[in-house]
Amino acid sequence: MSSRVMKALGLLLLIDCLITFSQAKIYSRCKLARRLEHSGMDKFRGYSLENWLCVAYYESGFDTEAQNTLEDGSTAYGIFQIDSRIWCKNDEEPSKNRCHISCSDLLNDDISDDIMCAKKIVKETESMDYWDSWKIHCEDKDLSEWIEGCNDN
Ligand SMILES: [Ca+2]
Repeated sequence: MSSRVMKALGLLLLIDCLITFSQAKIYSRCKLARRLEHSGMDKFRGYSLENWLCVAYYESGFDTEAQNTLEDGSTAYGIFQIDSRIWCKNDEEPSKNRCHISCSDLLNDDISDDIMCAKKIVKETESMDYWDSWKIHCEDKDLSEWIEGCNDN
């Protein structure tokens, strides 16, 4: 094997490792709270930060890699479980792709696109009703515990 090929292989291996390490991330509650707050989620369209933490927890367990098949056959992706029928595009089915993103981009540890799309969903549907788990677990509930202790550090 020539040294050039070896170098190329080494580089590929390194890239592969970097990709592996940068993909998965399960947020801690307060870390996600800070991230969402910095992105202007608190009071976005009238929904407090606590609502966003609550919905992210019940949708994905704060896991950026969460991926689940829905009843209608579409797939939900990432920390906010955004679906491939309307909001993002995968290779398996036609999508309205209203967030103009590839669904797979919603599975890595950079959640800026997840946040952008979640904001768009709330803005366009004028509610957090999109998320069934929000209606069940978060709407009209006392949500203060979701940010408890997060201002200390
Ligand atoms: Ca992403």
